[in-house]
Amino acid sequence: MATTITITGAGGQIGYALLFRIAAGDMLGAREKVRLRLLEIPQGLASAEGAALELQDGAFDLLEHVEVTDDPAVAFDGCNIALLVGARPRGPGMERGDLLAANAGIFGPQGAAIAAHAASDVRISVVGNPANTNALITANAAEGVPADRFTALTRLDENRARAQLALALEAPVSGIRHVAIWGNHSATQFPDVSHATVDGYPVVEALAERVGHVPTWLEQTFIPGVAKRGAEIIEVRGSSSVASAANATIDHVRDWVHGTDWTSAGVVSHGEYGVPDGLVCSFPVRSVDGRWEIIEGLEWDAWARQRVDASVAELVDERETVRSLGML
Ligand code: NAX
Repeated sequence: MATTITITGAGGQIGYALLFRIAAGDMLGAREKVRLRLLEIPQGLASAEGAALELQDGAFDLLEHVEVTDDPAVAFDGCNIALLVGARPRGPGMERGDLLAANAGIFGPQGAAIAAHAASDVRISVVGNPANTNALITANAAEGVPADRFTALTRLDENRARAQLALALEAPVSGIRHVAIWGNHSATQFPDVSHATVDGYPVVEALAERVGHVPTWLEQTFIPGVAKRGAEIIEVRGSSSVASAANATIDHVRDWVHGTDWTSAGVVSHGEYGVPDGLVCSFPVRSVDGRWEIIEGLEWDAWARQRVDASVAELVDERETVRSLGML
C-alpha cells in the first residue's frame, strides 16, 4: 500500500522543492510508493496544478497518484503524513498578534480536518511559521489525534548548526553529531553544542584549538549565525531558504519513520527540562519504532539554562497571545 502524503502550500516555493524529492523516494525510501495530495488556497491552485503536471513528466516509478485541491477535507482524506508548509507571511504593518491570529485561522481548521479525515497513523510536521505555535494550534484543534503525532520543523536549524561547526573545525559535516536545538524556531532558539562531538571528540574542546575563547565565539558568532541564517539567505539570495528547508523537512520525516538516535524537533512537552506542559518546543529527540522520544538527562550550565528559558518564555508568550484571542 502506498503512503498518502498531504502537502499544504504545495504551490509555493518550499512545496516545489519538496514534491520532486518525495516522488523520487528521498523521504520514505526507494521502495515506498506515494500518493500526493496538494492543498492550496484558490490563488495558489494554478501553481500547484503546474507542479502536478511536472510531476507527471518526471515519470516517477514510486508516484501512484497526485491530486490538487483547495478543500482540506479532500486533501487530508486518508493522509498518513501531513506536511503543513502553507502559512500566512507577515505583511506590512502586521503586528505579531495579527500574524498569530491569521495563522490560527489556517492551522485550527487544518487540525480539525486532520482529525476528521486523516488515517489513524497520521504524522504531522509543521513547517509554516511561526512553526511551533502553529503546531500547537493544529494539535489543539485535532481532537482525538495523539499529541505525539504533532511536530514543528527545527531540523533546518540543526543542519545549519552542524554545517557552521564543520566550517569552523574544517571537518566533514558527517562527523559532527549530537548538536541540539532548544526552544522556538525563531531568533531566540538555542543551538547547543555542549554535547556535540566531532569524530567522537568533544566539539567544545576541538573549538578551543580553532576559535580562541569558545564562550565568546558561541555567543557572538555561532549562535547568532545559526539563529539568523534565514535572514542572511534572504539578504544574499533575495529570497528565503527554500531547497535547504525542503531538505530538512525530508530529513525530519525520514528520521521519524526510519529511526535515529539523535536529532532535534519541536514536539509537545510533558514538562521535560522544566518546559511547560503542552508547549511545542524543540528538544533533542530520538526516534524509536516510529515515535519521537525526548532525550532526557542532559546536563546544562547556568548560561545554557538561561538561553533555553528565554526561548521557552517566547513560546509561552505566543501561546498566551493566541489564547487571549480566543483561538486556543
Ligand atoms: P511561499 O509563499 O512560496 O508558499 C506558501 C504557499 O502557501 C503559497 O502558495 C500560498 O498560496 C499557500 N497557502 C497559504 N495559505 C494556505 C492555506 N490556508 N492552505 C493551503 N495553502 C496555503 O512560502 P515558502 O517559501 O514555501 O515558505 C512556506 C513557509 O515555510 C513560510 O511560513 C516560511 O516562513 C516557512 N519556513 C519555515 C522554515 C522552518 O525551518 N520551519 C524554514 C523555511 C521557511 O522560512
